[in-house]
Amino acid sequence: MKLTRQILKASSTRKGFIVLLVVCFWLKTLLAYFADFNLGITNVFQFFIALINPFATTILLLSIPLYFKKSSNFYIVALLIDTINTVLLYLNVIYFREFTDYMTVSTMTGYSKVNQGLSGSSLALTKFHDVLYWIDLIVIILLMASRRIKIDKRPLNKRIGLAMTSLSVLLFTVNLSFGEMDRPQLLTRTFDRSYIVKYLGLDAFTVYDGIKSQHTNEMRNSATKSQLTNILKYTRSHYAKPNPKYYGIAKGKNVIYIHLESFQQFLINKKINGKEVTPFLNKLYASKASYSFKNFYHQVGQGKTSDAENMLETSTFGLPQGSLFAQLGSDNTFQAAPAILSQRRHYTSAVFHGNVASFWNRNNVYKNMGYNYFFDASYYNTTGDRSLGYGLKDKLLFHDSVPYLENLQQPFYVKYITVTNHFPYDLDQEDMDPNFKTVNTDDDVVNNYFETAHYLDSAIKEFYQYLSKTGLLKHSVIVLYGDHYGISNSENKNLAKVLGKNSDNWNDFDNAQLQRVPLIINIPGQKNGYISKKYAGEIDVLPTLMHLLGISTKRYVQFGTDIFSSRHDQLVAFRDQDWVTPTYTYTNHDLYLNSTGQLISNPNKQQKAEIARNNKKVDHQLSLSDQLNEKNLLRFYHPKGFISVDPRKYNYANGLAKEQRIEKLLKNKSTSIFSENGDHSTLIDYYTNAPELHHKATDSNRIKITNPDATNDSSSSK
Ligand code: GP9
Ligand code: MN
Repeated sequence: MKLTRQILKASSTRKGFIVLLVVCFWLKTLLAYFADFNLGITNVFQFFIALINPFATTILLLSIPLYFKKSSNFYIVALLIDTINTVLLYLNVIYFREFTDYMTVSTMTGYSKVNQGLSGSSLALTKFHDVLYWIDLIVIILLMASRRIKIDKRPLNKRIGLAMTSLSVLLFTVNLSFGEMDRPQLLTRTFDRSYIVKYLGLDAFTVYDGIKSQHTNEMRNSATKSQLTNILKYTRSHYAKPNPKYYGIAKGKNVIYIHLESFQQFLINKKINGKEVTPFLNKLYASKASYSFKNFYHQVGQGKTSDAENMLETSTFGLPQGSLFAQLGSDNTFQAAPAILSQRRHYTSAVFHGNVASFWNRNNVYKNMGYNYFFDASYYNTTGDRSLGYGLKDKLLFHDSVPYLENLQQPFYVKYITVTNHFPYDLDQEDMDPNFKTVNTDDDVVNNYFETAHYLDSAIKEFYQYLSKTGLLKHSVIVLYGDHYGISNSENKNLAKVLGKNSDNWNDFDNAQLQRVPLIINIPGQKNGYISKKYAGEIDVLPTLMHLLGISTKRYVQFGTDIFSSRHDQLVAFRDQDWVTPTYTYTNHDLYLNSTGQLISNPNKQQKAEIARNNKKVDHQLSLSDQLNEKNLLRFYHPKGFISVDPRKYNYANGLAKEQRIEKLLKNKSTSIFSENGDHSTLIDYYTNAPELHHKATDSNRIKITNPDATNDSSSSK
């Protein structure tokens, strides 16, 4: 009672009133964080940041009324700001319940077509505890009306307002640096919207997103159809016609992409302590049924995995800063592989990935690309030791995806995005191969990298055994690629010795060499496969694949060229404008000769001309791609027969049920593996030694199976 009286007394001054509002709003935000949102907090530091992050913006907003002299103005403004902020918070709570995501400014303004805002069902999304989001405001207003909280008529000195505003700025700076400590490049890379909320709070997220989308909208609104002309001129003249020897050799086959997380070329054929790190991939790499590339480079920027995905799906580059998926992907017009293959050859498309759907904004981007299904973390049991930092372990991803794969109509275009071989390359002891001993350098990252790569290799071997047993193998083309480096330039010196190099004279040329990643195009049944020395990059995969499938690419805007074509462009552009050709590597403004690794400190006239020519070409290629995506110019482009993708038609909830409905509808015309197998699952054909599947039944945490067809709403953040 005494405390209540004290609070009421304190709240009867202007300062106390503001403190009351701040504390109440802080509590409500925490309620949202812990009862409604899923922030994906993984350590105590993140928990601490989440606890304090509502303060900065709340104090900033509630310092505004302090500048008003007249008491009616002060109280009206304070309550109004508090109400608006509560509305924003509450709308996000409701929105999160439906979409497992936060409201972007373009969703609020109705600009985004991907998330159409709240449907009529929003009432059904309310919960009993929602009262708590409003109760403070109601009680405060009632207390004011009954004069238990008295109106303070005395205006405050402006300095108090100023002090509070400054305090909020200081708090925000501290908060931001805490966020950056836990997640470097938090704002520049924008991995996941939920990270900004987790680290900086909802208000900061809304402002940040608002500024970004304002910038994007300005750029896009000023864009005109004619700006496409230059781009078309480039892609048409750059186009490399297919090589008839390869055109259509994989016609009608299923496409299975295996995204090898952080997998670098040097792992191929690497032996450690007498044992191959990736014995299975080595075989695949050298197989007569594979076209493998030893001079294939990743070309990603800050968008890492998402940039690789974007290049492979669209043959356009990622952005110079940040991730295209995260920044533009929600509203971008794509003419991507899933849509093209569906429209031209009736492919069904799906992605299997054991991380949450919101990571890299995939849940929105995939809709714009025309992916029919997205099986994200919510479709898998990711509890206990089944997952690590970035989600479900690879062996389990391949195994647990069988029900989703076998019910897909063929031909299909699918992508498995692995995660276990991801920095910091943690692996549980139980998943380690006792017969494989990794290197013993001073750098744990380097040591662990070989361990997780070894694990990934074994996961792929198991998957291949399944493909072979079910007969899927001979009906598929399997494309395996490393998305980007795993060991960063700063750690390459620690790697040098393992690679038989001297770390003392390690230089930029060596770093550039390590940007090679494997590309293996495995077409079971082919007998003339080989390891190609051609220089190529991720931008080239789509036209190459399409030609193998016998689908012409001439009509599309693609920045890469078919690697098999005699006109393939072997100038490989890195996202930072460095480049490599079969003869030279140009990095950090220095030219090196590939054959010797020598720095050419005084380039001759010819070499100077080569540098200038390639710089210009690279700049041209990258900047045209950036214009295309930043201004969303593909919305003006209508290649023959291409029907624009309407993201509203895609919904990734209840994927399995949808697949089964289609099977029923098609009856004996259904081409899924399940139907072809006499309506029996092929899961028994899957052998895995994943220990997580063989735990004793008493271990309740580990055998808990989540509803395999749960909606995206239940996804859990990592
Ligand atoms: C996360 C995974 C990792 O879902 O794809 O992305 P990365 O950190 O490599 O860009
Ligand atoms: Mn990656």
